[in-house]
Amino acid sequence: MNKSLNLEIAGLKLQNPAMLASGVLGLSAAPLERIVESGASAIITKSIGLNPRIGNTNPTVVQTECGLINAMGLPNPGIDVFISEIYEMKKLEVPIIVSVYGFSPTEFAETAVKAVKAGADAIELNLSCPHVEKTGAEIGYNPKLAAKIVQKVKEDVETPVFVKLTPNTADIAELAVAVEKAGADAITAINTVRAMAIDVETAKPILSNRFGGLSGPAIKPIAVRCVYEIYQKVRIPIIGCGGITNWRDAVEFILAGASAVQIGTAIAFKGIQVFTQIVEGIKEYLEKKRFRSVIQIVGMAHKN
Ligand code: RRO
Repeated sequence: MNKSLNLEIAGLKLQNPAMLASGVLGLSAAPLERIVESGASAIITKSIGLNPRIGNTNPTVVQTECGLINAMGLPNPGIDVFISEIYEMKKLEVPIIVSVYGFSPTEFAETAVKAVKAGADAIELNLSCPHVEKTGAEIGYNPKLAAKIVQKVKEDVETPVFVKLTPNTADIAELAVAVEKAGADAITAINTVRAMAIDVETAKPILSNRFGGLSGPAIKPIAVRCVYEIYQKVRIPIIGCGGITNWRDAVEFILAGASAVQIGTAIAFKGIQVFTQIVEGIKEYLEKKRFRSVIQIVGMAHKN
């Protein structure tokens, strides 16, 4: 274990800043042991709702030259069934953060309460899925609605509440301020960027849902800008997410103001060992630059 990488977010102790992002491998406990062995310091589950959802019909993912566009459509078994997976995930020695979505503040809260009862160490509210109607970004782009959801969930659960924000908005910092005022304990920035791909042979949109969310290297500069803007306006911790593929990307987010980062799409391209590579790389960077702790470099780009 390396103390220079230890940190705390909203009271959660993390061995390093590299967490597993929601949406990738977080629907069942089985593959997560290897993710944690590779170095992931926390698990964010796939977004879970009150009721089961099948999700969209195929094709739900398309690979582009700079990342993936997905429109999974929130497939999940519903919180009552998912509870047994949370129990299994609790055997891992890292915080389990359950991502929650809903169609109303009450639905978000009911699902969060059940997740916490099952053992969730924190909740991440998905206010940012870019392509499912009446939830995600459709409600999360509105600061008043976002605040209402955060307030309701904060009233009903005692664990920390993270809020994952959408970049598909004119002013992400305004959203961050609204959710901070409503009681959010941390902000995750960003979810995927609304996008599409068209097959030139058939002249048809490739995804069955037409639109989806772009993830991967293409969105990294957008995400870094969002983290930088949010850091200027709020005091709660920020968790950077979007296109992080190597340790340099992770350090860039931390310098922009992120206390930790989440990694998702890179697993598809580089495998599970991407966590080891990123964690080792951050450690070597700190040594080379003679910093004692990763905490020292959070937001450092704002001083320059
Ligand atoms: O399930 C999805 O289609 C999905 C979700 Br919930 C999300 O938050 N972001 C995304 O790109 N896809």
